[in-house]
Amino acid sequence: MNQPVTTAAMSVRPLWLNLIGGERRPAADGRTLDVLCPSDGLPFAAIARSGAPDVDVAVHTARAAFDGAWGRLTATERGRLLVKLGEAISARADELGELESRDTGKPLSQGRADALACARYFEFYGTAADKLHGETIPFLNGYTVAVVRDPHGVTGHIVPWNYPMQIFGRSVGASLACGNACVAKPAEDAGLTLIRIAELALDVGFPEGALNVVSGVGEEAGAALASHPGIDFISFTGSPEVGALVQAAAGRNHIGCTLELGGKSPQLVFADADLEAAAPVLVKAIVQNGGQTCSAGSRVLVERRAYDEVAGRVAELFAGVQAGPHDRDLDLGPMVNAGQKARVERFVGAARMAGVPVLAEGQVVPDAPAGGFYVKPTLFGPVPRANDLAVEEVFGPVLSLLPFEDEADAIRLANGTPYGLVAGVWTGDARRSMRVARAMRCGQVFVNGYGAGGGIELPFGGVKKSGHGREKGFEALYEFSASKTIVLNHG
Ligand code: TXE
Repeated sequence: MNQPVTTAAMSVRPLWLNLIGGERRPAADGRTLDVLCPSDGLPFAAIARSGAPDVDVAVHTARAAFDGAWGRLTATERGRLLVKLGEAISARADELGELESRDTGKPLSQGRADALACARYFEFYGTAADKLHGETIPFLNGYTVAVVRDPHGVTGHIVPWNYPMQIFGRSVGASLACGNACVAKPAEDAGLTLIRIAELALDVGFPEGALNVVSGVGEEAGAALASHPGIDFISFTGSPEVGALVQAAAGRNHIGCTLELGGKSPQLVFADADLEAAAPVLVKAIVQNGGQTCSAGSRVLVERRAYDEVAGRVAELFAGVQAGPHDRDLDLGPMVNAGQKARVERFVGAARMAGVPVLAEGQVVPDAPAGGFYVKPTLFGPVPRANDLAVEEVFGPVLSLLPFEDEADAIRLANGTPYGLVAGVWTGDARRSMRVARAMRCGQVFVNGYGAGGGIELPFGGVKKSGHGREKGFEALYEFSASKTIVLNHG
């Protein structure tokens, strides 16, 4: 896989080639892209900078696998391969975790946890592959109606850089389980683990072409994949702006898509909640992965009479948060790239300029390499409701506290952004917990907890600007397959 590459400015480093039809292939025009480690800003690898011709080969190769060896497997045989792939990933959790960590900047333990979560997706979907039952429908006398589920054919997967392995596992795992052949386009900033996992798939016996990985930048390889007439469905996780482009491309080809586009997820804390239990979870929900998490709990909405206590508890914990290089395994690493660092600093700078009070700051360890993309975790509160911090996705370790007056006000405030991905409700009142959970306009609600257990088994996705469609859990299998109704007249 790894070929040495040199450019004028850089020393030798491995070039990670595309994996198409079981072959390692450079971009047709030979272009490459440097991959930087966010902890020091230095290149440590390179990837193929693929273009439309490379995507075209991958899509045709996937089609051949779908029409050939891969498509001929039974659901049970497919499932076994997926489980074996999960086991292979799990057995290499240290290696894959370290690679993911170096590539994204996330702390080592998070990288390893992501590898294990990815393995679990393949296990979950592998064991589900032969349980995607159809149904029969009572109909006219003399008829039997069967509804069966068919794979779409070739599915495209555009993966972001924040959780490459997890997002790859959840969408490619579900799609392969349904019998589709896949073409994945990792993010240019971080996607080496996906190439490694596609190699492992070959090692455990996947037919060539069932799973293809084509690296490159979004506007080139990503756009070529989204608009390719040979794909039958596309799964996209990323920004709302690019999501709209992907949906438009899918529309031109009359195919379906799932879009997962991030959020501004609220955590509603009522005064009757266990505040001591809530505080560390509120902090973790924004610090994890440096806040570069679609479901980050970036807004904490607090009932006014508990505001001072919650602000005090959260501020105390927040002040102890430490950012540093991935291999130090602190609370968070650097941002993924210079653009993301600048984005976070822009939000923080604008809020400070607007006079939004800073309640606490975490620290960047003093010996963090100067070229790394570090930002200081910052806690703001009370944040005015119209301030950008209260409505816009920052995608960084920036937490906003906002007071609310009563339940109705809390619900209005929670639903008052363009996003709708996840919400958290903290209360000691069981009736209220269900009332508020039902009132949230989003795809997932946690009560007295947040983001528990990775959520592999739980349907996940958004409403409004957070996108549509569901990945994770069994529900993803309905996205990556289509029902076919067979009406048999035997009268
Ligand atoms: O996302 P992009 P970026 C949000 C988050 C972040 C912002 C920008 O707020 O700050 O988006 O991040 C591919 N056609 N999220 O710029 O550009 C790209 O190569 C087809 C939330 O990194 O949307 C990558 O593989 N594909 C989010 C993927 O899209 C294109 C995770 C995401 O990149 C393309 C990431 C194009 N024209 C960012 N342009 C989440 N939901 O978790 C880019 N891509």
